[in-house]
Amino acid sequence: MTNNSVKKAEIVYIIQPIERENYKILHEEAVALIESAGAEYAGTIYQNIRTVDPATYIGEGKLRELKERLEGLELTVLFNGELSSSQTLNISNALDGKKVIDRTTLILDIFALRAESSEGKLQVELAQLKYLYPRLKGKGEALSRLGGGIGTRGPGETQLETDRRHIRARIHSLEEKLKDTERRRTFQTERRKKDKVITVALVGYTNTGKSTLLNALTGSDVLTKDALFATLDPTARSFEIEGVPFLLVDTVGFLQNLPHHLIEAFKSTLESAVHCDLALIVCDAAGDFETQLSTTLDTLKEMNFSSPYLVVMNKCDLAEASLTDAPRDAVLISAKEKRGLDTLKKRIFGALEEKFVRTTLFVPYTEEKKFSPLRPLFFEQSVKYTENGTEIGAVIPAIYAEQFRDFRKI
Ligand SMILES: Nc1nc2c(ncn2[C@@H]2O[C@H](COP(=O)(O)OP(=O)(O)OP(=O)(O)O)[C@@H](O)[C@H]2O)c(=O)[nH]1
Ligand SMILES: [Mg+2]
Repeated sequence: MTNNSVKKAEIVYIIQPIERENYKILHEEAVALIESAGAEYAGTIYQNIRTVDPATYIGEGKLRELKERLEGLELTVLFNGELSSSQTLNISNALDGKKVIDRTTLILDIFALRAESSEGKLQVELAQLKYLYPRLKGKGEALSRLGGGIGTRGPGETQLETDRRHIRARIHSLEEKLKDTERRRTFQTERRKKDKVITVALVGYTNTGKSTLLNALTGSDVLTKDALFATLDPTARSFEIEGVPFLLVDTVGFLQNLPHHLIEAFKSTLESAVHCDLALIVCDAAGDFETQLSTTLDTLKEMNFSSPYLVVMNKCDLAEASLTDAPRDAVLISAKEKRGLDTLKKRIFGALEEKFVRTTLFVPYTEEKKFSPLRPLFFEQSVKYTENGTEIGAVIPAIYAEQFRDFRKI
């Protein structure tokens, strides 16, 4: 798979269908997607599409208008929706052969640009090929139009000349490779469980500040960026609340109508986060947090998510006044200014309370030997040496509590 990074900013013009109620937000996102792909936004033509034209989607009249407007300009046209290959080709023909891409292609392209781990690369390639496959008709005429630059990163050039059979074989081999990594991860997840590591996952819409929050809570320095899909590979860091260690997992962000193949391809990496003990659903308090929250919950539902979660309203430094309609139980924070983090930690601990028993242990000096195998199983909060033994303030994972019964004072 080849990843052509953008060498010179490509200029992109948007065709924005407006029959959906939230088209303004979809449009804003398209601009952010263009910029996240390293390209430059040029302008928009809005179109109310009452009936979809099977040949050109937007209809001959609108295409003529667009052709006049874009005459002589060198740019790429983004259709902010999904096109079939023949629609892509027909629109391109009507616009003097300009390069035409759709929203899914652009999103897949950004993922291809960002993928760093070998698993991430395989997942993106799989999603791209699965999107491409049904679109490969005849001699691949539509593909030869794509040229270079955004919308063509990934399998584009290398697979251009190959036939459908070749792609099918590649899809199969990618699926096999991914299954292998998946098996290894299941093993890891199981070990974590055995090692009493409690996992807290950061999930949510893209660009809401998940990675910034990971850094703020764990003192790490993972990449944060004002761009869509800055994080692709799950990253885990540990942090402590009241002396108890937790593992915090950062994940890829969501977006409305994420390409289905992309969710499918990333399911396995996301699943390790989805099977967490607690999820923090991060929203941007200064953005459209209702859409962010519902998109996140819908996407999680698709992945059979059933863990408890807390809604975290981030970027409150930008939005204090307008938060009256935030979910009632939401925790308000600013990850960037490190505000509200103590409350958040308390809420995290509170939500996980049933996983722990707080207690005082008393270990007579004569029973040290009997106690020593239990040492690695609990978190020590305080120690006091008395005349006859040691008094320990302890937090014990509930699953081990029973083993401490001879030593519990309360
Ligand atoms: N004003 C303000 N900006 C913030 C806050 N938290 C994060 N940001 C900014 O929001 C942008 C996105 O932050 P990230 O942490 O990369 O967001 P993310 O959710 O990890 O994004 P993806 O990985 O792309 O899904 C960055 O420019 C951050 O500096 C905050 O509390 N207040
Ligand atoms: Mg991130």
